[in-house]
Parts: sequence; structure tokens; C-alpha cells
Amino acid sequence: MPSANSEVLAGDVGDFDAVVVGAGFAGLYALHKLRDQLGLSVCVYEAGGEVGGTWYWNRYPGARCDIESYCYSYSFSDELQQEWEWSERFAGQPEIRRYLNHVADKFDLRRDIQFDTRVISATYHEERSVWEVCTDQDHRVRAQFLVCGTGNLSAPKVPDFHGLDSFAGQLYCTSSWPHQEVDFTDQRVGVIGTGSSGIQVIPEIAQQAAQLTVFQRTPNYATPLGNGAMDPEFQRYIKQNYGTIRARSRMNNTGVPYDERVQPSALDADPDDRRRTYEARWTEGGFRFLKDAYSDLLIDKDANETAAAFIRDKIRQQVQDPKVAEQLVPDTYPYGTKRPPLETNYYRTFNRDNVTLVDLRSTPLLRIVESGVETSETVYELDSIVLATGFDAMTGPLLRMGVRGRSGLSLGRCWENGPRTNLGLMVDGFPNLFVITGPQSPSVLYNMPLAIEDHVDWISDCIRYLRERSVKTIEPSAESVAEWVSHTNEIANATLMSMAHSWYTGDNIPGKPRAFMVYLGGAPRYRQICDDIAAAGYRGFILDGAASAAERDT
Ligand code: N01
Repeated sequence: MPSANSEVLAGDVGDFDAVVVGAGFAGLYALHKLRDQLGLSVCVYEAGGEVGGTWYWNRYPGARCDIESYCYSYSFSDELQQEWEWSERFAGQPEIRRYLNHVADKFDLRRDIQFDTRVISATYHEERSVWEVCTDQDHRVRAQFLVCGTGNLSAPKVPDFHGLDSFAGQLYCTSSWPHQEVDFTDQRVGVIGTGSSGIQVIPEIAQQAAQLTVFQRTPNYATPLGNGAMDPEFQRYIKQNYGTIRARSRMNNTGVPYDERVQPSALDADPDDRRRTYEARWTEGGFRFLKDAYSDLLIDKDANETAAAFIRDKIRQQVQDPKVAEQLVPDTYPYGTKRPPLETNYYRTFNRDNVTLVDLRSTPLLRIVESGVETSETVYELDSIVLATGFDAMTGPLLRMGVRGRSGLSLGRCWENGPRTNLGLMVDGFPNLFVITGPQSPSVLYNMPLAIEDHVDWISDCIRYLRERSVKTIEPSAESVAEWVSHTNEIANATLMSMAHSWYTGDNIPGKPRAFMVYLGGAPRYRQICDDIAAAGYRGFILDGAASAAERDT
């Protein structure tokens, strides 16, 4: 069996059963599953210098997960679950990287991963039913299956600030933070962007910099993370009950084992009871405030407003200067319709003497100049600028990879009006191309490691099915894709989720077609649909150029 490291040298052409792109949570598990359980020859390409994916690149101070670590981790190996000890309730980026390195060692994954190697094109050759994959290191390999573990938030948004190149100080991006420690002591620092990344990095930089200026365009509804050291007693309890915890997590839309105490409607609740419920979830931290209180918060605008008003009051209570507090209060979109950040000391950071908030809605950012940031009001002189301006989410990583399917059709052309998939897993006209947590699957609104495991397991079962029947290709029918797109949109339109301008809809990228890119029917229901389709002989899919057996029989 060829090995990615030993046999595919620059310029060579190698043949594999599968090429996997990415060595984050998704690519690592895909390699393990396809190589070690299915017996395929697998080559993995990873643009970073080590495993980790998003946790390799986003190493800015304060970066940490916001789903509890005992949930935000693999479930496929109980041995792994039992041996790994999390030190905090929500692990920081260095600990998550240590965990993924441990996984790579334990399952001997590195030998099939080419690091520092970016895939620059993937072309389907119809006559041979193979994918040819080229990299920026001059590799050219062929494989029957192309599995994309490219992540949903891995293509940084490059903001089109006029004059960005003219800045004489240091420029940093949270999404590609330097490997060596950055020291902001005695510096005047500006942070642009107040999404999850900005909200994590701002309190950290404020503790070091002489002066921190935060440039905010849209305020966010951030609720407390509630981090702390992992209680050894709780860790023991988890390990003893991991099977049940994972089963409960998989039956929960967010992929966490929250109690089944969520009440149907915030509007039906007595106002005092509702306030107590919000207060309790606020104190518990994590996603409990959004996901474990009332089930109509993302469906009914009035219900949503009860939660939004509660958060606004909390912001006002935390920020001493009423003018600054009002600038931090969101009021132009419903709570949860932009991805809600979870915070540690974020709002209180604005009480510090060395922190200034600049409201870009009232004083727009005009340009970056040599000495700093110019708004309609003044020039802010800065030594360093930190861009926390987000990602070309969901579709960006795939579209930047130069994918071409049948008849040379580019994925970009195919998705020119927004992503079109069946199940978020496959695209018509792109046979044997699998996307892990692709657009129109639950992905980012579920617990990512579990979402990844669900998809990799489905892909692996599918490949096994094809191989057992000597079927060379699978792709969704155009009809099944049309149905899935319309089903996904129908569910999204029944919610409030499209009401904000966010990366969920592509609005954060100028010129990107607007489409809600996440399946909102819930992971348990979604998993059942995927399982039913597989059990029906891949209903809605075309096998070797013909409708699946199930479809022919009906
Ligand atoms: O990016 P974002 P992010 N001028 O798009 C502003 C995950 N994540 O990297 O809202 C001025 O949310 C933009 O303003 P606006 C998580 O899923 C998880 O912070 O467009 N400002 C916004 O404030 C998250 O949702 C964790 O008006 C500009 C910010 O930049 C996702 O990654 C931690 C601008 C971008 O916010 C993305 O988060 C970090 C411009 N031209 C990230 N362009 C965890 O905790 C953009 N902005 C697990």
C-alpha cells in the first residue's frame, strides 16, 4: 500500500483509493476510518505544518472551544475517551492541539499526511472515473474517492480595507496567528471585529497593551462561557458514564447532553419564572442560555425578544459607562441569528482605563493609513492592528480548492447561486466527492466532532457498499439535490435565522450569493434521514451512472 510520506514525492503521480484534504478533526478521523477500518490506501494533504485544522491556525490569545470539552472531542474510541484528561471545562487552543496530536500518535496517522501542502486543484476524469489532485508542492495523485475535511471556518475573509498595505505597524489576523508569542506590552493596539474571535482576544490583549482600541461594526449578544478547572469528581463521573452521555448528546440538536428541561415557549412562561430560568442558564454558562431554556427562541420573534432584552440588561449592568454600554447593546437583529459568542470578561474589559470602543456605525472606518485606522471622525494611531474579521464560511474552503467535476464544470460555477448538495455530503456532477460537514448539513449548529463522526461513518459505509458491489461511482441525482436544497431552505425560512447579516447566510462576504447554509432540522432527524437513505440502497443517488437499485425498484 503506498504511503503519502514515503512514496509520493514532489512531481510524482501516485494512485490511492482515497485522497483526504485536511488534518483537523475531520481529516484525522477520515484517515483512521478509511485506512484502518476499511483497508483503503489513503493520502492526506494538510496546508498547516501539523495536525489541528482550525486549532492549528487560530492560536490567538484566548482561543478556546465553547462546547464543553468532554463533549467537544471524539467518541469513536472509548480507550481514547478514558485515557484523555481535560484540565478545563472549555479547553484552550493549546490543550485541544495537544489532544489532536495525541490522537495522531495513538492511531499512527502522521505517516499518511503531507503537511505544509495545499491542494490547488482537484479534477474529475470521467473516462477513468478518478480524481486527480494537485498541490502547491507539485504533487499529482489520483484517487477513486476525494474526501474533503476542509472545515467550515478555514478560509479567512480578507477585508477590503482601503490602504491596508500602507500600515507601517504590525498586522495580525486571529485566523492565522504567529507561532511565536506576540508581546503587546507598551503598544497601542487596534482590534477590528467583535465576533467570537474578537470577543475572545480582546480581554487578553487589554491586559497587556498600553492602549487597546476596539473597532466594532455590529454589537453581539455574548453570554458567559462559565469556564473553570475541570472537577476531578465530574471527570470520573463522565468516564464512568460516557456511553450514556454520548447517546444523549446524539439525541440533542446541539450535540450536548443537556437535560431535557427545555420548555416549549418563552411566551407562555410567567415573567418571574422566565427571568429565573434565564438567570439560571446565564450562570450555568455554555450554550445553555440559548439551547436549554425555551424552544421557540429561534422561531418566534417575541419569544426571542424576551431573551434579547435579558442579555441587553446584563450588558448594561456590566459596563460602567452608560454611553459605551449602549454601543455594546445589540438591537438590530434577533438573538442567536448571528452565531452567539460566549465570553469571559469581555464586557467588563470596557471598564478598563486603557480600552476604548469605537462604534463604526456612527463613525465608519474609511481606510487604514500608515499610522493606524482612519474613521470618519479621526485617525487612531496604532502600533499593531489585529483583524478578527471572520471567514468565507462553509463554501469558501471548497471553492478555493479548484474543484472540477464532470465535463470540467467548476464547483464555483455549480454553486454560483449558493451551495447545492444532497445532505450536505455530495454534489451532483461531482462523483465520489464527499464533503465532511458540508453546507446544508447540521455542521456548525451541532457539536462539530460528533457531526464529523456521523459524516465520516456514513461516507465509510457508503464506500464499503460500493466496493462490495464493485460499483465505481456514486453521485446524487439532480432531483435529489433540488429536493434537499428546497427542504433546507423551507426549514430555515420557518425560523428567524436568516434575519441577521452573518456568515450563516454568506452576507459577510461582499458579492457572495445569499443562502442559509446550515440544515436546521436538527441532527437527530438529519441522522435518521441519512441512515434511511443508505438503508434504501442510497435512494436519490446514481450508482455507476444509473439510478440506485432502490430507485429502479420503485
Ligand atoms: O468572525 P465573525 P469570527 N469592517 O464573522 C467584523 C467560530 N469561532 O472569526 O458583524 C468592520 O463572527 C464583523 O462585523 P459585522 C464561531 O462559529 C468559534 O469572530 O459584519 N468590521 C464582525 O464583528 C464564529 O461564529 C470560537 O458588522 C468588519 C467580525 O468582524 C466563527 O468562528 C472562537 C468588517 C467578524 O466576526 C467566526 O467568528 C472563534 C469590515 N469590513 C470563532 N468585516 C469558539 O469559541 C468584518 N467585520 C469555539
